[in-house]
Amino acid sequence: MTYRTSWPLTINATRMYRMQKDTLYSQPLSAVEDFRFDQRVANVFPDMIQRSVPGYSAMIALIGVIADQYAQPNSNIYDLGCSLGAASMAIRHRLTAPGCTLLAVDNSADMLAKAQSFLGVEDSPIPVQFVEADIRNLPIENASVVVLNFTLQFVPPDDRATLIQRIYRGMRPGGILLLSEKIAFDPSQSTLQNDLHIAFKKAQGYSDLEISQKRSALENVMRLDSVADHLARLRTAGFQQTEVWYQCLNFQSMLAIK
Ligand code: GEK
Repeated sequence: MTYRTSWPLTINATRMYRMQKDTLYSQPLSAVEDFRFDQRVANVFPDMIQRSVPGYSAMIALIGVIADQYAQPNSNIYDLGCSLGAASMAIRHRLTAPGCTLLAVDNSADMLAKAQSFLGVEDSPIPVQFVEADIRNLPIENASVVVLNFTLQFVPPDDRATLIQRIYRGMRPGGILLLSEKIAFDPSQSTLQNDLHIAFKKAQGYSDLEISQKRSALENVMRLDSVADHLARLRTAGFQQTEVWYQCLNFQSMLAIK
């Protein structure tokens, strides 16, 4: 039996999430603490990510479509840094390969609890295992699809190559890694890209104060790589084919085929 939902998925998903508006940085803070994926963030996350990442909804829906193209029967599908499970949900709604198990992994108990409350109640034949773990220590095995949707940018830079290599080793030949990131551009492009992203956030209703306090909160925890560095790391790990399949302003998604 296949289980499908209408397009675009995240409109349905965010209705399910009973979306709460993100006002976390709307008032002046005496000190801006480093960003953490805690309960307060979990409560507003669907609104926060959709108003912060241009093209997020389309990207999530397409992850479901792409995953269905590459998922192999009786394999594992990993959503690493799943947050509230939007990518897992998109994949679950499109998947036709039989015998697959989805593993939704996050090291934030608050985020994972919410993911479980949404995905756990869906009527679907595709099982989801919720795993609270640091993805740097997670065994990856028998994987045909692995998703890192805006997660690698929160992994300490020195640990990224090892993580990508471990993912590669745990994948089946022909499997894919989908890697989405906010991208660092070289100086000739970065001002334009950053200005356009700020314009996007303002158009989504964020104030200058919210934008600047959020930027300070993320400064020490979200470190960006260039797309050239990402693609080189994927190639070094052994991936045969690497492509950028999506870009919206300074956010890109790559696919890497083993
Ligand atoms: C989405 N993929 O909606 N181990 C496990 N989880 C981690 C780690 C780690 N080492 N580091 C960060 N996380 C989602 C969006 S959000 C991106 C991903 C964003 C988790 C962290 O707890 C958070 O839930 C997620 O990665 C990053 O498609 O908010 O910009």
